Amino acid sequence: MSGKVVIKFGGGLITDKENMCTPNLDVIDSLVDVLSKVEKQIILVHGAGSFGHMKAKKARLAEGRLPDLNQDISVREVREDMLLLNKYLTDSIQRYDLDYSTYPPRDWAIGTGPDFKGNLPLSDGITVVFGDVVNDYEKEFTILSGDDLMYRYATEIDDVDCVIFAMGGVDGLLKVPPSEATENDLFKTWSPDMNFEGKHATEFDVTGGIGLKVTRASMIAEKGIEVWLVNGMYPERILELIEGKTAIGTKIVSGNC
Ligand code: IP8
Repeated sequence: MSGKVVIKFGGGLITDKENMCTPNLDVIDSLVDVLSKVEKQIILVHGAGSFGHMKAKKARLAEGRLPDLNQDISVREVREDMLLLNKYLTDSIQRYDLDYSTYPPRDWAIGTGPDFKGNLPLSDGITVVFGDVVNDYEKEFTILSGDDLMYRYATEIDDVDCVIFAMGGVDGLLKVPPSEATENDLFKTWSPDMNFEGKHATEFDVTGGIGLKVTRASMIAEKGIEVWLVNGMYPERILELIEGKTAIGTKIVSGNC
């Protein structure tokens, strides 16, 4: 088995973002079906979607401990909800009889952003990690996004030859708002000196939405690693990319290219 794939299943892809703690089970199965066909070592990161962002936003967990706010119940609930979402994924992985280990970041990561502390766990089977409520030296706790995990895995482990952010509802980065976009409005390649029209979803997303994804993807591309943003509702596109072909989606290239 040569080469490693680092892939994120975005929260907006694997959950129904409008309804609290609702998984998209058919989508999860279709994505795991793709993983079952991959002959490379896989690092799977998943986002939180409606299992994390709504409660985390209400209790302002990304800001850490705040006076006059009882956040303990929310810290506990979001952690439990994330384990539940993780279980929907790993149940599917088990149904496909794939080897895997899950490493909840609360157990090994401290802090947030690309420089969070902690040694990245790695398994011989599929390594599964996810955006989580983690401890923080200054703020007591905070939210670590799966996008930061993507950056660290993609750039710190050896032999990564493909990095994919699989999203829900969009084919990649668009030149116009998603509701107005035709297929001609998709950037086939994008570098940080170009603008894009991203629905940031601040009303929902506590970690930075598409903006954070694109920032971390650019940082990975800067190290010379191939990075793609694709629509995970078409899982065959993921397989095409892993097999070294091109697919409908946006390839992020470094600003230096
Ligand atoms: O969806 C956020 O992770 P992301 C994690 O990957 C929580 O940004 C708990 C909101």
